[in-house]
Amino acid sequence: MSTKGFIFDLDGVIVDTAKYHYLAWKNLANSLGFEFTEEQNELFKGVSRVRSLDILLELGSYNATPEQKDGWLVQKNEEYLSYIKKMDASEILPDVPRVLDVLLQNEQGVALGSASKNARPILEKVGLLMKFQHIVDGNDVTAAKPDPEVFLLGAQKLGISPQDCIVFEDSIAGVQAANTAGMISIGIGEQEFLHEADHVFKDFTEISDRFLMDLINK
Ligand code: B16
Ligand code: MG
Repeated sequence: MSTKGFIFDLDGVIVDTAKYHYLAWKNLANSLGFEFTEEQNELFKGVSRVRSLDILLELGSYNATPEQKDGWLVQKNEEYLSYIKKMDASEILPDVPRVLDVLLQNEQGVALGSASKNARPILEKVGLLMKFQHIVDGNDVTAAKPDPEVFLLGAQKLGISPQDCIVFEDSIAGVQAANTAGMISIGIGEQEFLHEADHVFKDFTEISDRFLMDLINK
């Protein structure tokens, strides 16, 4: 059996924190006097906090000073953290623990590759932190997805070459980042959006142990 590196995105793959990001961005938009829809929130998936605020202000045609922006970034994150504080294992997306356990029982490399600066507290809250040998998150990278930096750093930390790594991602930018890194990309979500991925599954319940073993033995 060979050792492969399996790198998981966080938001939309392990937990659905997009709904909490949405609430916090929506409240900020409303306090500035404009609406923010769930459809618009799709644009924020996999995008950094700073870039998300810029997109929000563009959507509301709102001009702001750098000082105002800094204040809103803190305000948004504080509200987001208040939702995170209440998270527990019931928020782990279906069959994520099974997939992690199959990989770990087969002595595979397992890392996180997320744009979020809150990745560690979230994994801790849902009880999955110990399952990851390495965490690469928004605190470790300078270039955002679709730049492959986050996944290349994950591979480097695992000590596994990029072509032996497999990435699970729910965002188009993340799938593109994995592809650019020369890794196998597995889209979690809709085929319609994630067609650039090597494989697409609606969620982990569709990923069999057999499929994982085939990836390991490739
Ligand atoms: P934070 P992922 C991303 O997580 C989210 O998809 C994106 O909506 C968010 O803006 C970004 O993290 C930054 O999050 O404000 O917690 O640093 O999908 O890359 O795991
Ligand atoms: Mg994501």
